[in-house]
Amino acid sequence: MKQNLLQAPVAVPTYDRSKLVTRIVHLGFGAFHRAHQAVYADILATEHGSDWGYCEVNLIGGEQLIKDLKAQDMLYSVSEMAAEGWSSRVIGVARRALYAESDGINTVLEAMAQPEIAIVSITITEKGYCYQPATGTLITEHPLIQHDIANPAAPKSAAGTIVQALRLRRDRGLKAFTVMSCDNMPENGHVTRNVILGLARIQDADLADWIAANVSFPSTMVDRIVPAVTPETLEKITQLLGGIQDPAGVACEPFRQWVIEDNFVNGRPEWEKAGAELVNDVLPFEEMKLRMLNGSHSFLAYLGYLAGYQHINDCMQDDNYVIAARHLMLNEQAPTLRTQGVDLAAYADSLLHRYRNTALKHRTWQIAMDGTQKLPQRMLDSVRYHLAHNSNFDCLALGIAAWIRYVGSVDEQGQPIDVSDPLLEQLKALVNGSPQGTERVKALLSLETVFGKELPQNPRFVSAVTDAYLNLLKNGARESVAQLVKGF
Ligand code: NAI
Ligand code: CS2
Repeated sequence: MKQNLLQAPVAVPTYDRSKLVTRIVHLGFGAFHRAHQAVYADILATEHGSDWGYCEVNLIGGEQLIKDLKAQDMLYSVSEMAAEGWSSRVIGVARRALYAESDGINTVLEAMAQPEIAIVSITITEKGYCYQPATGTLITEHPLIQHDIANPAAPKSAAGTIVQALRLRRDRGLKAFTVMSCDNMPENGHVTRNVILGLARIQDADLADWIAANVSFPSTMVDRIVPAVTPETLEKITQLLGGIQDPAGVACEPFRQWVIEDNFVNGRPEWEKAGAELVNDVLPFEEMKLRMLNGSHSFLAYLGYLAGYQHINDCMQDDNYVIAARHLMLNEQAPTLRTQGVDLAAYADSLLHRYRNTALKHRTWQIAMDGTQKLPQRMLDSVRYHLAHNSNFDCLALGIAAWIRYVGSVDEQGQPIDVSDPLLEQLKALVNGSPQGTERVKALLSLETVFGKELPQNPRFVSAVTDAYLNLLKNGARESVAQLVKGF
């Protein structure tokens, strides 16, 4: 069973896995990391003799995946899905796998404190940072952070784990490591620095100074659509592997992109050889991707879900949704960007092409989750731009209104919506405490951690979202999008 994947009729590691050195600890062995960063490392090992290996860690959630990986000698497969056909490769760069609760947080901390560790990378979803999306700063009253303030040596949060690992390294006279976020947040390196230094400063000011002087937090722009794995995906993977089951397998689109700020304190793999771009300033790339891709994704997710479209490619069957998404990208997101030298019209068309991939089956429900963590960078920064420039933001207003309709948790057929969000309790209280209509909009916009202080006071913003919301209630999502498109 153990080495079965090596008998699969697909590309298998041709490099000597025993020669890999575990130099990266990755926190967040979820779908995305398996299909993105690990693939780059696998290409480097296969084609360029790289010896960079991973220790894969899950801190909260994902215990079974770690067990599955261990059970198959740290091997798993990544399948690229296109309408024309699928192809798989077996990834061999994972050398160790740990789950904090079952292996013990000390084992995780010791793994991070090994002298060879040069990088700790992270994909723990936006909510894993315990930060305020509106300001990018640590939520000190977050229960996980409160726990870690009281128990620094036995942390539970990702920030607390990194701070404690760095403390061990400092105390042992070891070099620090680079902390690299690969989550979809603007200036994800700055957010990571804010939360880690914010927590360290509360725990130990000297340690905070040491971290500030010795650790770098490069920002990254990451892109590859990797839908959550379903039983159907696993069945398809089994077929591709010639009947071999791979419960740790994952499937994704063929496209991948990675732009990395070249700022590493302790060395790095030569990712550029596997197609990554190493740059001085990632911000223009991040903004472009977060606003054009993720912004249109969220727009399609809320309006698509409400219209009964289960997947992004189902939205692409509705011409009005396609026109609206393209208009959002080019007329409401592109003007807000600092990106230079990129053909944004071509970029928008390439995104729509990717969304049309019928093999992907990317659920609107999945993208709709955690909206409180996503709206600021995907929609609200652009709204601020339009308010300052007195320009039009009808698509963004409808997208925000659709989020308010969605978190109301009853769909257009009167059926419950399974809303998943770290602020669910607050959302429920706001929804239950406000009558449907104008008051509901006002209540949701009062969520300061999402909207900040000024937006909810801006009459142009409030009335644009309220009008869009009332129209959604009256006419439904499909008709609202159709009307929006008529106005272009
Ligand atoms: P996933 O649900 O498969 O994995 C989530 C990972 O986050 C798991 O490893 C889990 O252990 C960890 N996690 C969740 N909550 C945590 C917490 N509070 N503290 C510590 N760890 C926590 O999700 P997936 O697809 O891997 O996406 C993860 C993130 O990667 C996304 O939120 C996004 O920021 C980024 N990303 C995802 C893409 C995708 O298409 N799936 C593409 C680009 C970026
Ligand atoms: C999506 C992203 O789940 C979501 O919110 O918008 O995960 C998206 O698939 C990726 O960012 C694509 O790179």
